[in-house]
Amino acid sequence: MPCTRALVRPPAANFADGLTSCNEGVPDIALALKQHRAYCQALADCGLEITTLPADPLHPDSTFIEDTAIVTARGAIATHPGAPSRIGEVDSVVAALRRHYNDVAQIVAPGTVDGGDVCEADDHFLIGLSSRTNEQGARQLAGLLADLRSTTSIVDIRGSKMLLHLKSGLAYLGNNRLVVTEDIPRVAAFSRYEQIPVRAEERYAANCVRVNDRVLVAAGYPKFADMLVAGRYDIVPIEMSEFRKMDGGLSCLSLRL
Ligand code: CIR
Repeated sequence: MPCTRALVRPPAANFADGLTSCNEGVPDIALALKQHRAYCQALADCGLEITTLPADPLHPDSTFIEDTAIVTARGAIATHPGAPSRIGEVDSVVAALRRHYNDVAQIVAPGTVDGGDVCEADDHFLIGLSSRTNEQGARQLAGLLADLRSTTSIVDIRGSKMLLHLKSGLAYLGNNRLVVTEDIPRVAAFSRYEQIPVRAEERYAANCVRVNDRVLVAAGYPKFADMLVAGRYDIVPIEMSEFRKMDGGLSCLSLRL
């Protein structure tokens, strides 16, 4: 589906106070803001209209806006994030989504879902079970997506310690092609896709985003970039160093409608 719009939220001054398991150092907020601006420009260059929500210092992880909702052509679903410190991010995103959707469904406790665990591959959704998305949340989400006439499969990544979310190691490029790292368990649903493998040392690059005719990829992963170029993709490398320090991938910086 072509997208026309993206919702983003720049990092707040206290971005470095967010959650992370990465030991690559403290992010530089000035550089993070510069990288965020370049990311938004890349989305705009893909033809998207950008809606920028105000930075939210009460929620230092709120720049990772994708975790708060699942947006589809047929409806939107607000998540209930798995990290307690992130639950308060949802309401302001729902308010923004109501301008584009008549109704926004909601995952409720004890279910938890992070949008980073949900990969849309046309009408089929792969839902990761992770340290953030639990079984009740996945079940609720599957039901809400069924209401939107979409099918779902579960991918349990709880044994893959290197992955925070399903999309930390998986992306859908369209045309039945799935980008997938070695750490992701191969579930039966994958058999319908052509799989583009990503080596463990370039794992971070797997979280790429197809936006209309282009693919946004994290800069600095040459083998993966070469593979996409060989596949005739028009790639846009994006500097992500400061978001990577906070466990954030490229997809999580926007909701694309
Ligand atoms: C967190 O731990 O929740 C944030 N520091 C990073 C979330 C990244 N989200 C994503 O990749 N979907």
